[in-house]
Order: sequence, then C-alpha cells, then structure tokens
Amino acid sequence: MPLFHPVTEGEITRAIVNSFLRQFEEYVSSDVIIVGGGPSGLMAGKELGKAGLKVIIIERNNYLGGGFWAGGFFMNKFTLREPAQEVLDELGVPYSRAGEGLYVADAPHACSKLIGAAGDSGVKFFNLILLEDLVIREDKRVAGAVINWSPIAYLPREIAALDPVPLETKVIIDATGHDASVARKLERRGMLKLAGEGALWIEESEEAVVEHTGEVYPGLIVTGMAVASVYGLPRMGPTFGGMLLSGKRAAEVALAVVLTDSR
Ligand code: 48F
Repeated sequence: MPLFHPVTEGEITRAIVNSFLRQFEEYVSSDVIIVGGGPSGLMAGKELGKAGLKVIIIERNNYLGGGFWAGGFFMNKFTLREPAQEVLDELGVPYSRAGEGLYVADAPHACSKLIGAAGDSGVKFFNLILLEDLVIREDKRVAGAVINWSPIAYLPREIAALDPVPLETKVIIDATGHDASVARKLERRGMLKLAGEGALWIEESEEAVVEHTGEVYPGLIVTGMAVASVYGLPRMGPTFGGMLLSGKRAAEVALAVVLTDSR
C-alpha cells in the first residue's frame, strides 16, 4: 500500500492550470488592488480582507514581504515604537522591550505571520506580476491596473514586446515602497507631482507617513514609503510601526471609498 494516493502527472498540471485560471477570471474585477506586498501592502490587505472585500495583492517579486524580511542591516531584527507593538500582539509575534516605548522583534517571524494573516483574511496573491500602467477612463478616476508578467521587464527589448492585460477595480493602493511606482504613472502624464523622499529622520517620519496616508488622486491611495515619496517626507530606516499603521489607515480609507462608490 503506497503512502500517497496515486495520480498522473497530467492531473497535477490540470489542477494547477484550472485553479489559477478560475481564480484569475474571478479577480479580473475586484474591490481593491494593492500593488506591492511589503509590510504596508500586506497590512492593508489583511484589514480589507477581514472587512469582507475582494482584494488582490500584485507583487513583482516571486516572494511577498518586501523590505520586511531582513529587518535592519540584514540582521533579521526590526524595531517598533509604541503603540505599533499592538499589531504584533494581534499577529501573535513575540517581541522584547529595547527601551522606553521601543520594541525589537524577529523580521522573518513577523513577516511570515503577516503574510499568513493576509492570506487567512481571503486576500489573493499574484506574484511575479508587475504593474505596468493604470486604467483611467473619462471620469478621470483610476479604474484598474494594467499588468504583465514581471520577467518580461528583464528580457531584451526586441523579444519583450508582450501586451499586458487590464484588471478592473474600485480602488488601487500604491504600496510599492520608495519607488511609488503607481503614483509615478500619474506623474509621467502630468496628473500628479511627487516631491521625492526626504532624508532619514525617525522622530518625524513615522507619524507623518501615517498622517499623510490617503487618496492622492481619485481611486488611488498611497501607503507606506510611497507616501514619503509622494509628499517629500523623511525616511525612517528599520523601524516598521509607521508601515504597519499606514497600511491600517490605507485600509480604512479604501473601505470608505468602496462603500461610497456608486459604480
Ligand atoms: O519596499 P516595501 O517593503 O514597501 P513598504 O511597505 O515598506 C517599506 C519598508 O520595507 C522599508 C522602510 C520602512 O522602514 O523604509 O523600506 O512601503 O515593499 C514594496 C513592494 O512593492 C513591490 C516591490 O517588489 C516590494 O515587494 N513593487 C514595487 N513596484 C512594483 C511592485 C510594481 N510596479 N509592480 C508590482 N510590485
């Protein structure tokens, strides 16, 4: 008696292809597309999934987590300032006190728990997918994402002429970190002006990023370090409370937009 049930190779391939295509077709229209699977995007996704919305996270890398895996200086440790440790309590991630109102935790542990929580909330992940452009209709509102397989971007130009496909959505969240890749699509067309990220200043940055998290253009919300790039706010280095609370704030704003959306 074999340990595993017998199946053919064809059945394996069919299971993968059918499952992917069914999911892809279902998510051609969604409530929210989050671009970027770093801490702010994952946090926003987890909250929106919990609220019952149909949410996708698009990530150009083959892994989720962005800058959250390695913590500071590749030491797998990151810091949080009060009250952001409450997110770790929620996720069940252990941490220790490193000073007055300052906590330190293991980045891989926190990152994997956050990815798991986003998945548990119903968020669907599309890895190795690059946001190439935006859908903007006559009402001058962001209405979708134009996506392509991200390895295409690394192919020589002469063989990389592959048309992308559009996805429809009610709101896009730019969680692409320092690049602010989504907001830059609007800047390229003169529809938004980005101030560019400021130099590092921890005291100032985290609060400012959370405060400025919101809709920068109809249908486009910015979160995480993309907020700093849009508004010219200081960067913060390996302290992640600002990212997590900004993701939470982005989810609240997105929820309000989706609930008042009449389309
Ligand atoms: O960079 P990232 O972790 O952004 P974040 O959530 O957090 C920033 C912190 O990690 C750290 C910091 C905090 O103290 O300063 O840097 O703001 O994650 C951004 C993710 O977006 C993906 C990218 O691969 C990364 O995983 N991304 C960027 N551009 C695109 C994209 C794009 N055009 N399409 C798809 N994914």
